Amino acid sequence: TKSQFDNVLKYTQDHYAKPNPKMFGVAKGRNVIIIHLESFQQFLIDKKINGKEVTPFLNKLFHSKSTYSFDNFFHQVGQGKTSDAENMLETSTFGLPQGSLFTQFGSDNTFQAAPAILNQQGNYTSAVFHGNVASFWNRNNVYKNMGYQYFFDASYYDVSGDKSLGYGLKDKLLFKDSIKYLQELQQPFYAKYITVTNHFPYSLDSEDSKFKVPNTGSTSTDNYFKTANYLDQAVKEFYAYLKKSGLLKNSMIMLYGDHYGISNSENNNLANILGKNPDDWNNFDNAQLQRVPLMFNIPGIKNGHVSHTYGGEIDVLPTLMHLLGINTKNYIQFGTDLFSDQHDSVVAFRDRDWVTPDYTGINGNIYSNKTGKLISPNKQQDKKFSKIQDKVNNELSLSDSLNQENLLRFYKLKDFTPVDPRKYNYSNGLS
Ligand code: GP9
Ligand code: MN
Repeated sequence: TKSQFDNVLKYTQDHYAKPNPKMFGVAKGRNVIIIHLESFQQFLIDKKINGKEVTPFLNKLFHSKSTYSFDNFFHQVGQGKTSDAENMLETSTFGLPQGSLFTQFGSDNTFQAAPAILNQQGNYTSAVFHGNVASFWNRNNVYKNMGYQYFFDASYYDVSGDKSLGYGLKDKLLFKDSIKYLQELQQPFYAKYITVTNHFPYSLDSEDSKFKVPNTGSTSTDNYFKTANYLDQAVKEFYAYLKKSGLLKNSMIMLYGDHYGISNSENNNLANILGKNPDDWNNFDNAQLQRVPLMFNIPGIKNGHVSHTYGGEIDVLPTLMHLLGINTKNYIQFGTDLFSDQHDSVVAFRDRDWVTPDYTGINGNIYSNKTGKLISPNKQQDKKFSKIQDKVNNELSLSDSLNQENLLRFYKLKDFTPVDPRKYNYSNGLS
């Protein structure tokens, strides 16, 4: 109902964090290229196996003077996995408590998503490049409702034989074979690359990566390092093209890991590699491993650095829009700008667990981040922690009411024209 919507609007308006004036518009007018690093966890950054960096190119990018990077950034996906990550990044609303918002509501819901907003506020052209079939996660319908103008799915590439693996075209080929489409896009563009090769069960032909894997006791965990190395090299090759074509210098490249690659039940296999005792592995360690990288690479800037701010995928859209110099005040967004001094650093996981800079809450148990040990709160702390838990529950349930009841249909903004999905046709004309 309209009154449910008013509750959501009040929450997001009260929760709004104003932009940091030093960062607002830093990337104004640039193309935006999003590189979705499939299943890529933060612990891979700077990790060496047998003395060799797993992801040397991404490590360089992460520490570059032209990149704003985050090392306390968490994925917040639920069962919708990739699609939940996409939803959070495009809309700054959470995925659903069960299932995938893309598949459950993506065909019919009203969206006020990044592609449409950037088109209307900054004249951006929008496109997605992905080597899987368009119907996976219902993307073909969702993207139209988000206002994506182009979707170059598997039908646009030669995906035959050993060019594909698991969920589609191998990443190096996705980057290489999509360039002919990317360079035709009217600028400025907002273009998203969804990689697939670094996906469970991490099987890759040996000619695709020679990386020497560790011996963790789990074959899929071992091979995760090999496919991550392949992804790193794929991004490196893509950068070489961006540089050669001249696109690099007038673009902002945002890279992020969508969710964990190693599941909690396998995490103890990582303990030795992470310098921990596998016998002491606990829920706290699992929660800390939900970190994924986030980087805004803006070639030409000189003050890039690694920020230790706590945040998650819900915070990306306001951060990105502010970097582009676009106001977010009027939109329904549950996240807050990571650069704002009003940023909210309580990170809500989809199952209502949470992390703050000092504490981690799991199933109602509180851990100290400093010691990694369970603490027994005193009365005063108890109040503090139940306040955090209430806040987390509240924001998740408001986001759920918004999405489950399609409340955005009630939101008429004077500078936002509703998306008409019938305007878009993603067919390549051949099939
Ligand atoms: C498939 C890919 C994988 O197209 O995005 O999705 P995931 O299994 O990670 O949710
Ligand atoms: Mn994924």
